[in-house]
Amino acid sequence: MNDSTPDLDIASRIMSCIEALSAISESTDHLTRVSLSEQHKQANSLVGEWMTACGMQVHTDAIGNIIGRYEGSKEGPALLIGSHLDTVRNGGRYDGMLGVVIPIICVEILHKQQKKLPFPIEIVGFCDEEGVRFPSTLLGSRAIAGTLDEETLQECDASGISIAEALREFGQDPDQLQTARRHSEDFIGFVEIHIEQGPVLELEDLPVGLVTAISGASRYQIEVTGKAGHAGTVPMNLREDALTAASECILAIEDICTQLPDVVGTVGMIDALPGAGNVIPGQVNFSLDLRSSKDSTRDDAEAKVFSALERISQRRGVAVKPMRTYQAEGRTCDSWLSNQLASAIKSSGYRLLTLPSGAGHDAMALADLTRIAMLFVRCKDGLSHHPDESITREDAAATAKVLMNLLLQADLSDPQPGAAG
Ligand code: HGY
Ligand code: MN
Ligand code: MN
Repeated sequence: MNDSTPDLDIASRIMSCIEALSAISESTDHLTRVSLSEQHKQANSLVGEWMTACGMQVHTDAIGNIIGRYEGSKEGPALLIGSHLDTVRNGGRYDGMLGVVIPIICVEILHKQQKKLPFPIEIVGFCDEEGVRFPSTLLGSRAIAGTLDEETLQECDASGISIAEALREFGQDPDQLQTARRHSEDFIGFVEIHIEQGPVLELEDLPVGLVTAISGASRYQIEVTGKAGHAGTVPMNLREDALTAASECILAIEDICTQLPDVVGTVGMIDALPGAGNVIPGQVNFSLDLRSSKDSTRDDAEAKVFSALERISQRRGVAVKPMRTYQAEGRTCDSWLSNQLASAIKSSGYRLLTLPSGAGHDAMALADLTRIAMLFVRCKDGLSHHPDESITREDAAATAKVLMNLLLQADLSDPQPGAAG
């Protein structure tokens, strides 16, 4: 791959792999592939075929991650590269998948040239980053980092299937969870390639950017309990309507997060029960996702939201119960590994731009195990978690060029003391 223009043949290879993966969905009219599903199994086997074809030893670990290893000319710690293979509901085809396909295409090129690097490469397709099926998220990367505890496997999806049962159906043994755990001496570091899911690279007219830090996130389930009743006979002033109370809570959350700098709050799911048009809702459950680039700011936002919910609960005479179901601390990318990636960006002919990530990524979990660095790829209108998510062929090729230059040029043999954890 020369250093002048992006190699569009490589782009075609990348785009055709993305196309093949995006056809594996639980629905024929949109892309939804949740973790440990039949579709996830199909995606793993397709990725496994690509990995095997380019000389990698492939295995599925105890949590359902697919992992390929391309040996180096020397023994020693591997460079781990990867991202997730699960999607959100009605999601885009690049979020996650791009970070698995591009390193595979780079290994394909090395394999074709019968070239070995002075270090092994491992490529991982994580089983669950989006946390769509189960309350927790980052299951695959946390299992590898050794931070996924056994009791989390008892969490259930909406149909009451636990992660442990889903693992059994997937062909894995949940009792073997600890075998998925890797050790810091196994890796030089972890590099994740991911679409930016924001507008900055497009505004800066750059194909790639270097990530400085990843925002933390907290997730909540909020239960509002009022009193169901007849829509025709209960006077307005005597109602304990759980849905109007929930609506006031949701608008209060929006108001608090709008007032606070550097905070975003999202209610993405809501359930009103019993769910009949002529019954006053007695029970409402809704989700909340709170984020900030600073953990202390996010904690402050949580406190403000919880006291607002308490006030609404008192005034309306309904019970409002917020429960935090998940929290990931914000992470800073490792400077030594990021500098290697910065050199590869520059030697590929691109202006270096650094930027933070508002979205969460598997790299956050891997930071508990090894050095992390992330490369963002420009995406159209910054759109993601949407079927219109897209990148250009030129940017796909440009990203492959940067990764190849990292693999061929970086001196990874003598890593500086890394920020592992
Ligand atoms: O929600 C996120 O930030 C990621 O896309 N899972
Ligand atoms: Mn993602
Ligand atoms: Mn996502």
